Amino acid sequence: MQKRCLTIQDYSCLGRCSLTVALPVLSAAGIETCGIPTTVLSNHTAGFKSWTYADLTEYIKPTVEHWKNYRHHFDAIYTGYLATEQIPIVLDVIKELKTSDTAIIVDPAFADGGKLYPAFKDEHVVEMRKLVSQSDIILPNLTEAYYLVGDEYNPNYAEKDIQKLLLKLASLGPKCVIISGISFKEGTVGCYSYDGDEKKFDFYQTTAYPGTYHGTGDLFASSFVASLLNGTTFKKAIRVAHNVVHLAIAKTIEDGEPEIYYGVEFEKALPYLISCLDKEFN
Ligand code: PXL
Repeated sequence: MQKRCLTIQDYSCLGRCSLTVALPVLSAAGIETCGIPTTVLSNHTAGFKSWTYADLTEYIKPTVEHWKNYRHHFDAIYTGYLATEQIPIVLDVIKELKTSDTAIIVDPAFADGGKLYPAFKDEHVVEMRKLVSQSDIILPNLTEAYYLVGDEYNPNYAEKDIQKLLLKLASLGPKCVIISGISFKEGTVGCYSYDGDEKKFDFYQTTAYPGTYHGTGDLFASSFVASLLNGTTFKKAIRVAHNVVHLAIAKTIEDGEPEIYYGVEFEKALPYLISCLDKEFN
């Protein structure tokens, strides 16, 4: 049976992120993907100076209400960037649609570089903890990880600090946690993860490109969900997702795009993603 994923996040028309990344990535990986757009924005809010938007909060619940009349099953519900007031609604949607084999995957998507995204206040973190408590897997970056556990942002960490952070995050509810953007040595970057089923930590790293790129967290989360739903193990799905982001950044640099707010050229990394999903890889 083809796998089906519900993803709930915004649609930013310009600046590759959220649904404009999740839909093509998951579709390319052979997953039927139903996207509920929570807000339509002219562009994302990180890096662009201004934006306009249409709030679709009112439309989330009626959409799911209509689905009640049909037989369907979601193998995963994957959430991304959400407005604060949308989080309780998404929790209701999960309650309504989740079955015993639906994986709840939460990309907190509310902060980076030690700061909350412009649209959010501390209240957002309180609400996001509730969503995290109902999840199976979360994929925060380092800033989001610190916010979620209530610790001060510390970019000068040792390996044991990251392991402690992972265990604290797991104690909030999710069985598995992946923190992206971890670097113990200049010129390298990786993902540190904790698999609660195996009670194991894992660290995967590659060389890092200088600078920061928007939408890479969304690309990482979407590629991870795409791999996992294709039967790839937790550990390998992290490697695939990290490599997709690494390759997309390389392609962007190769092209010389100077404006980082357009996001990365993930379209050129899709053939790699698909090649990883071949049976032989698993
Ligand atoms: O990539 C995360 C993201 C998604 N959607 C919107 C955003 C951001 C980051 O700022 O503004 C609207």
